[in-house]
Amino acid sequence: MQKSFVMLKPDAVLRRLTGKILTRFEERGLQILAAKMMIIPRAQAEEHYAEHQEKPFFGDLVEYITSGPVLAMVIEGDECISLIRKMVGATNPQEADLGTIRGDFAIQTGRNIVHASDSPASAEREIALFFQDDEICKYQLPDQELVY
Ligand code: RTP
Ligand code: MG
Repeated sequence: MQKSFVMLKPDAVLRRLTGKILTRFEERGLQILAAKMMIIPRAQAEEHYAEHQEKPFFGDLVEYITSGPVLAMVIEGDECISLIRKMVGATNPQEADLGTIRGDFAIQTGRNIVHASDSPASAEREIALFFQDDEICKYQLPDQELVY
């Protein structure tokens, strides 16, 4: 089992798309272990996107991600890091396939409504940046053996 850090960005929350997006993860068979609505402090946003610090879009990216509430989550499932990236779609929604979250709900790279960890190392780092261990709920779903 893998854990991924997934975050519904401010545009997803403000456009009232959180329920629809969560449904996709749940219907796929993934399990939500933690979820919290928060406005990310600037320093935390800068740390989250530290790999992009030198990019020309870094300032706009931090402005965007701190501009309103996000729904930060830990999601678990077999090989779920790459699976969720597939469900999310390409960074530029214009290039994202239909059927992906960005391909169905977004138009611009700068408003691409969802973040998902891109590797096991990123997932571990991002989960630790947003959640304490005791905020991550471990439980077995009764339908687990129907999914696996
Ligand atoms: P994310 O980290 O948010 O899940 O997105 P990603 O992996 O698909 O894309 P990444 O390369 O990590 O970029 C992080 C976020 O920065 C914004 N961005 N803007 N203007 C641009 O060229 C540009 N490129 C990236 C996007 O909001 C992207 O999600
Ligand atoms: Mg990324």
